[in-house]
Amino acid sequence: MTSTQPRPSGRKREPDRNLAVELVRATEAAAMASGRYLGRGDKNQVDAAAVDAMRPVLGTVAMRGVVVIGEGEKDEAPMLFNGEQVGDGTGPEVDIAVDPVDGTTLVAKALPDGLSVVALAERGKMFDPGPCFYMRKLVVPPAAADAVDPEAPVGEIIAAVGKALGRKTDDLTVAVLDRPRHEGLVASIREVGAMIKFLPDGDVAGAIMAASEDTIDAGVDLLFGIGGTPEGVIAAAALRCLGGAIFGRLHPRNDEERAAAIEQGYDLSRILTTNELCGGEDIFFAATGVTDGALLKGVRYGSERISTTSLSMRARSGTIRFIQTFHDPERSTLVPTLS
Ligand code: VTB
Repeated sequence: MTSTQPRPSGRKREPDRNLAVELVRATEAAAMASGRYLGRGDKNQVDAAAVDAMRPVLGTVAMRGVVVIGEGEKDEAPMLFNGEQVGDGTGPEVDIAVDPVDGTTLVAKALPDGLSVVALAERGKMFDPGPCFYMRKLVVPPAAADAVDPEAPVGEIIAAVGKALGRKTDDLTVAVLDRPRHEGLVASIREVGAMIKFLPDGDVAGAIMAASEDTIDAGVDLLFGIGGTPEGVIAAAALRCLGGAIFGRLHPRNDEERAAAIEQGYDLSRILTTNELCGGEDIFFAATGVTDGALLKGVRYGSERISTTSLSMRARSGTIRFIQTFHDPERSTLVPTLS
């Protein structure tokens, strides 16, 4: 008996380029630059440092990218704004989602799971959030992806996930952003006996944790709640690589936003699936830890080297890599010079 699986016939198996490995350099650079502002209390400094460091590295990646999820409209964001063209101008045409730091406040306050994140998909395959700031989200692990009805009451969904995982409801942990708007949700989760991991910010990390039972094992089994729509799209890209599912429903903040969304053709009653949020097969995802967390270790500034820990994933091959890198501040162009 050999442990090597026979190669399935007729399937293309030539090695090709994995852009997720190159993208890690961009998230590493952003993490090393923004991590310098750990605990300084200024989230804008954290964000600016990350954007400044990430932008030039993305410019070296062999892609013709358009930023779909970025730092906002051009008028406010000088770099990585929505619609900006990024990449070296060769290679595939792609949509790019950047979150130079998901959880800038986490870094400013030295709280866990601040991440630098980039995701790529084929051109036109990422959902455009338009004016929709918030989305109601449910994220479940691979074993439960086909077992839940996203429209069912919270307690039933938790029970269905438990059944799919072969675990008792009392033994499950649900990630929820710690916000007053989640008071009712929290009560429903407690009613069925499940535990809650409150996230101060950063529901991209929460979604990855929820979807990665057998790989990352961060002690989270599902995620519920209202968070950013852009973060929902980025989470969908990660889930296309990891397995698991996100179900999202747009959640306007007020009547004005509701009217604008309807006017632009968004259906606010529809449940958006993982594939609708991030479609196609060529999806690449990279994240680097800025602060220490359950998902990734944060940046360490040593005497000789700066070390980073990253996650690099690709949907087509299903490969998940953890990459620990030691950067020489004297020689590496990814390390920003201290001003
Ligand atoms: C979410 C979450 C982000 O902000 O978008 C949240 O995904 C927005 O919710 O990681 P609030 O307006 O309640 O803060 C973050 O936590 C940080 O950008």
